[in-house]
Amino acid sequence: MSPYRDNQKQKVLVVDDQPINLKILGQALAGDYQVLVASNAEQALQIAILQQPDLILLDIIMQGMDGYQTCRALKQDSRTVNIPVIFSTSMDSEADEVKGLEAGAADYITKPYNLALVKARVRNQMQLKKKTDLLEKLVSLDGLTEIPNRRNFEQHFEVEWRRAQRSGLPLSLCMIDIDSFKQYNDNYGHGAGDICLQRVAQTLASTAKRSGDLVARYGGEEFVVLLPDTELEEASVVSERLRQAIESQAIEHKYSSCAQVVTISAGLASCQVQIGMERSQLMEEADKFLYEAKQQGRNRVSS
Ligand code: GH3
Ligand code: MG
Ligand code: MG
Ligand code: MG
Repeated sequence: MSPYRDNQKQKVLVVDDQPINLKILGQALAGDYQVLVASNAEQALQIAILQQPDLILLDIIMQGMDGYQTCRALKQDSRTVNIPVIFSTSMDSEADEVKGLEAGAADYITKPYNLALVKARVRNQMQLKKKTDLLEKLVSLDGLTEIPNRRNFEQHFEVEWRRAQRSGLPLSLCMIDIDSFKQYNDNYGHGAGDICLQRVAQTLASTAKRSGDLVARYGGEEFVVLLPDTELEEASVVSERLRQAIESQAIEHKYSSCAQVVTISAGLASCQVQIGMERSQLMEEADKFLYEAKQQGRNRVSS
């Protein structure tokens, strides 16, 4: 399914330590949204991470962690930072409202509930969330192939680089370039070239699908595959599997300099990140090996 379309019901997480409140809000919202419930902060944080709701209705006065603390915890975790929070509380002084908004809440509703108002405020936040999600996709996915774009890759690479530095685990990077793609465009047309790029991207993405692996379109007919916690030997196996996966798509390319079908060349580099190393070094090394793969006749992985 295209990531640009989404017909699923949005999810709302209702957090309250009083079962009656969960029931009232749950019933009011169940028609329009998928409703998840939690009766304390710990449960709420867990569900938020695992279920990725589109909105959280959060009680303020609760046993244990209160709503303000819960909201701050949500805003400090990269996995939940973008989930909007509406405080739901019987505290209705303006000072409380300010405190709630300062804790990172998007809006505020008070008890006893005016359900029409609750629904309207929830709807507003849900509509905004849909737009934010769409924008997020548009800036991070490549428009043609719908796989992560270069910007997304750079962000990921930065995060994984720092993680590898902390953990001491190896990090591998595979740079891929379609062979004789100019010839493909020249002979089959630019439209066919675009379709070919889409097929190559989808094949790469569905072949390197271990969690943590990232396949991105780097630009033109070049792709990058980032393999965290992966040493050279293992990364070679993955890269070779990618090369074979493209070859076995058997996309006709009579004008290729190395085969009768569309193929890729790949350059692979691995490292254990040391203090003072720049991530551009890993890119440069992968790029050097890609050049070598081309020199040696294409349709191969060099490392
Ligand atoms: P090599 O085997 O050495 O990589 O040769 P090549 O022909 O693939 O390399 P070159 O860099 O000369 O050509 C890349 C081609 O990729 C040229 C460019 O028109 C084409 N290309 C880049 N982006 C797109 C795109 O979005 N759509 C299409 N159809 N073609 C593209
Ligand atoms: Mg309460
Ligand atoms: Mg190229
Ligand atoms: Mg090329």
